[in-house]
Amino acid sequence: MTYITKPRLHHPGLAENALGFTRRDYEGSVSTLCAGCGHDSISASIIQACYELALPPHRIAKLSGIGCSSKTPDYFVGAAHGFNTVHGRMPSVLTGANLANKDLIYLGVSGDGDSASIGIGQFVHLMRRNLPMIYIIEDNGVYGLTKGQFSATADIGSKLKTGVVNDLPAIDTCSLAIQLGATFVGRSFSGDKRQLLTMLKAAIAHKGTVMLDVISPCVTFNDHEGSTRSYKYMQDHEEPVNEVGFVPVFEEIDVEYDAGTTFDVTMHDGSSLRLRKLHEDYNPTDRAIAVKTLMEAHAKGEVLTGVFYIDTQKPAFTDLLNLVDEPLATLPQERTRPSKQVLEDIMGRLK
Ligand SMILES: Cc1ncc(C[n+]2csc(CCOP(=O)(O)OP(=O)(O)O)c2C)c(N)n1
Ligand code: SF4
Ligand SMILES: [Mg+2]
Repeated sequence: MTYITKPRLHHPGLAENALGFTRRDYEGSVSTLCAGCGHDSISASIIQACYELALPPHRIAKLSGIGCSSKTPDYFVGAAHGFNTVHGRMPSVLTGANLANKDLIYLGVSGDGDSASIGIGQFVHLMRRNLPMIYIIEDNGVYGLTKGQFSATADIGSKLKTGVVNDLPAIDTCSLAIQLGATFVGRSFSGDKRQLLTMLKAAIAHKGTVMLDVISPCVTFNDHEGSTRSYKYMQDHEEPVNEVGFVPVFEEIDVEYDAGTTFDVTMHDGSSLRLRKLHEDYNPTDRAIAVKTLMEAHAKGEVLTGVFYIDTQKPAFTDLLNLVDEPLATLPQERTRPSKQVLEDIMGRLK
């Protein structure tokens, strides 16, 4: 890991963010994924969001499970802390890291296989805790790394290249996350750069569990006719419920808006998330409406995108635990261990 806490020397012509970092400072190793894989577009949006919000790279922790998607943290913010865990086990490792150092920004990257099959037990318990973190599912409907078997998010009736038809219903990770208690839930598409970037920036400003399911076509195993995770299918069936706007805390809100058509949310850090309604009567604070809308759209073959649910009032897991203000990881030994004298007293009483 290259640990950079201040900007590297760079060409004076390169654009810098508020901390003096260039976009290159947020890049990682060169990707080894297939050319055109949706996962690479998601990494590009993560790089852009971290750069634009001027996040100190060493204050980011990126964790993942196993899969092509889970390889991607190597391809963004090379100077961040990273942990590539076991298949489906990112949530428990991330929870431990978060409790040890609650001052970092936690990005968990997973796949639909990693989250909705082997990791589903860890996923459901993470969602009900509201741990501050951003959980990204790079959803291609298949196990890309192991050569394209259907995953549990594949739609019923969708077809593999070999002609095999999926006869099991899909798990909708967004409905599940909303029902379980995640406090910022949305879906985007790797090909919709503007929407994805805006949602990522708003996600970084949220204090609680953000669950973003990002449809991310696998060009090698699931981008053909008959697939519901192909670029073509998404172009024809994507249906945003709202147009997402984000104004970071350091920028002035200067655009007038019509309160009847726009839903404004003040985020924990004072920035503003603005959701312009595209679906009549859609209310992103009502869990029941969110789940019903998702189910109805799915039955019509539409892929809804946008912010489905948001709650900025529910306490975060780290607030419920009554932790000391300083991160546990940086507390000095005299505050984490009883002194020799205290230990001797205890041992004396046990004699
Ligand atoms: C314990 C364990 N079981 C099975 C595997 C094999 N395996 C590796 S990746 C993977 C699925 C990955 O699918 P997904 O999470 O959707 O990622 P993608 O490659 O599609 O991005 C499986 C089953 C493994 N590595 N470890
Ligand atoms: S196999 Fe699919 S998911 Fe994996 S890198 Fe290639 S295109 Fe991406
Ligand atoms: Mg997958």
